[in-house]
Order: sequence, then C-alpha cells, then structure tokens
Amino acid sequence: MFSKILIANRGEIALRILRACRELGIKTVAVHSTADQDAMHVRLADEAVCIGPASSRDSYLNVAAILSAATITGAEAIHPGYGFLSENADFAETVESHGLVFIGPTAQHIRMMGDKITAKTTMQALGVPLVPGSDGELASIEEARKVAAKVGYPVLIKAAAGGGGRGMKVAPTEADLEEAWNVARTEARAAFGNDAVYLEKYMDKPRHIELQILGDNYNNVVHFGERDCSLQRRHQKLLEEAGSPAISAEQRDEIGKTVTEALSKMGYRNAGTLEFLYQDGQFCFIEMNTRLQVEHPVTEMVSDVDLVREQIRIAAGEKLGYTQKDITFSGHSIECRINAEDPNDFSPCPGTVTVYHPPGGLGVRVDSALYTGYRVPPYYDSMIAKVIVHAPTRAEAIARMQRALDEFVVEGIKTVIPLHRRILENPEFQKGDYTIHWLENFSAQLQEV
Ligand code: MV4
Repeated sequence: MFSKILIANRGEIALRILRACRELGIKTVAVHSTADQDAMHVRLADEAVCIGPASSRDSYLNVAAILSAATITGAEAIHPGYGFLSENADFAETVESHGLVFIGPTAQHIRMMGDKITAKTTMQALGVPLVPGSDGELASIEEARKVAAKVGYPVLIKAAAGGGGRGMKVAPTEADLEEAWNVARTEARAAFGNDAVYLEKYMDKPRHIELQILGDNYNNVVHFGERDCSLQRRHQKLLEEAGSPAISAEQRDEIGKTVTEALSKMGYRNAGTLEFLYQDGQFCFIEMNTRLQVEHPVTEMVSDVDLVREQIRIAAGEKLGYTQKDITFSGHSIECRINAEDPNDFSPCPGTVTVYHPPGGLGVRVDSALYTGYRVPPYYDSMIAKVIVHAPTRAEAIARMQRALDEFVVEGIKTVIPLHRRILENPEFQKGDYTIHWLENFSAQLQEV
C-alpha cells in the first residue's frame, strides 16, 4: 500500500479523497492555488504545496508544478479527483513515466474513451447496446444522408472529441441535415482540433442512467448498479439518485452483466462509469467516463462500499477480493448538489459564508469543504456541498432530504437549496416520472410564477 498520496484537486472531492487516505493510514499532500490558501483541503492535509496562481490553467491544470510537488514531498501516487486532469491521458502517462502511480485507468483506456467514436465501436464489439446510428465516423454528407434515412429523423450529429453535451447538432428533418453537418464539423474543428463526427438517432424523451463499475489489474470487474442523473440543466446535474426509479433489479442485473463482461475483456482497471440513454425499456450506451464522478456517494450509500478506498487499493495492485454476488443493494439514496448560484437564473454567487450549519442525523451525509467565514472564490466550479441521504425506501429518502435541507443553513451567499425544495415537493418528481428535459421545463415554469 502507498504511504503518501498527492491529491491533485480542490474542494469537497479533495476532502473526500483525503478522508479515504486517512482511514487507510496514508499520508496526504494537498496542492493548491494562491486563491485556495485558506481552503479546507489545505488545512486538513498532512502537507500542502502552492502550485500556482488562481487561474486553474496555471495551478490545478499545471502538470509540471503538480509533478514537482509530488517529487519534493515524496508522494508515490496521484489521485486526480474529477474534472481538471482526471481524464487527461497525457497526464496519466506523464505521471507514470515519472515513476508515480496514477490512481485511475490506463492512459490507453482514457484516450480510447475520450474519442466517443472509438468508445462506441469498442463497446459495440463487446456486446453493449448502442443508440442506432452511423457505424463509426461519417466519411461524407452523402453517408450522413444514407444513415439518417435508415434510422429515421430527427438525428444528431455529434463530434468524436465532444461529450458531456459539447459538439452536438440536431437535424429535425432531411432539409436540416447539411446545415447540422457543416456546423457540427466547423465547431468541432474550432473547439477540439478534430472534425470527426458521427450520427445517432435523436432520442426525444430519455432518462440519463449511468452504471458504476470497478476493475482491478487482474480482469476482475464488478458493477455497483445504476444512478439516475436525468435531473440536469444545461448538462449540469443537480439531483441524482440510486437506484433509478425506472429500473428493476432484473434490468440492473442484466445490463450490469453485459457491461462487466465487456470491461473485463477490455482489461479495464479502476473506476469507470458507462452513460446510457434509457427510453422505452432500452439501454443505449453513449459515452464512458474514466474517472470518479461527483455523484459517486449515492452508489456508496446503497452498496455500502467506499469507492475511493477501492480506487486506491486497486491502484496499489490489490485484488478486488469480492465478486458480483457479494455486492448487494439496500434502500435508496438521493444527492442534492448545492451550488453557490442564484436559484432563479443559476448565475454564480461567490462570496463569504457568514454562517454555515450543515444538517446531520440518521442517513444524512454532507460532502463539503465549506466552513463559517470561508470565502467562496469566483475562479472555480460553483458547487459548494453535496447533501446525500440514504433511507429504506425512495419515499423515505425524499422526506429525509426535505428534512436535511430544512436544517441546512448557508448564509452570506445564494444557493440552489430553494430550488431543491420545490423539486422534492413536486408530485411528478415524487412519482419518479421524469426525463432529461424535466428540470429545464420545471425551472422555466417557476420563472413564470
Ligand atoms: C443524445 C440525446 C438524444 N439522442 N443522443 C448530451 C450530453 C451527451 N452526454 C449526450 N447528450 C445527449 N445525447 C441521442 N442519440 C440527448 C442528449 C442530451 C442529454 C443527455 C444526457 C443528459 C442530459 C442531456 C440533455 C440534453 C441532451
């Protein structure tokens, strides 16, 4: 096992990783920008190294500074968290070429899944169901026309280098296809330096359901069930739950078996998430994330497994030590992301937290790096806390979340807590009756009243 790990991140996820290290008896090195001098991850780590100015580009994305910090402190491994360098294959490669361990998948697998076309063709070859569409990259507009005619309109043109909602154009009819093709390619070239595009049938009312997996270095792969992440706005998730209100235990077992077999054949290691669109009872793979995700706690609550601890154990070369049948699910979990934003227009609201009082009690977990007097800097993501609840049933989890948010006091800055309250009391949400479009419609309705 490692004796010292460098955490190449900030905020709540840096604390999350630090806590797992503590429990494993591993010393921690925090890195931070000048704007994060007073951040909680810096205070709690065994050692801290300033790696640059406020701008992420010069600090949390500064590979040379992070590697220097690892070298001078004698860290043996680097945990990238999410965002920043977590899905940067070159970074993973550079870490390993410096004789350090990257706590994550191989650079090759990160690169493979970063190209959405390669990700899809790889998954297809391994038996994972896809959205109907082109067989890989589109060679020409003529080919796009042929495939679109076959799968039926509306269709989407997507950039191979895109993902997470970037580089997508919808063509409602054939008359719109050429325009969508041209715009998608031009934007992809400008944004990613790669104009490869592919085509998919546009699914009009899907849920966004993702499957958490873990693999070790010995081709053992297990899954931890699904998360329903449909409640999002502009590709920013707001509330996630495990399990999905739409998925039965039989469906979970079936898609889980398909996915774990595929990833075992790939030799995938460490944590990964497969994203699916789910509509009319069908799972359609769209993308794979090769990192720990923000919403991983809901999976931890229902499976009672510490995913970050597992990531570290795997990176140290340990075997999983359990199989799929050892993983059981209990109850229901919901996460509300608390952002320092105006709940009406979602504009960021950085500033000083004058009072901070997090909720507690049975089945309530708060992952946050906030404290009274903390100044939320304007340079980074606006997420300041995650409230996670666990309860025997979904209805009880909703009631527990309502109770937890009632207890939560954050003064001095605006947060989206009031919006979460409105969602949790909504009858459609309570029935679990929502798609990826639900939140945008709901917040538009709230604006009107
Ligand atoms: C789609 C789709 C409908 N049909 N693909 C957006 C983010 C990226 N991960 C994939 N996305 C979508 N792909 C087909 N064939 C709708 C979306 C989409 C979406 C997906 C997941 C979560 C939120 C979303 C919001 C808008 C559009």
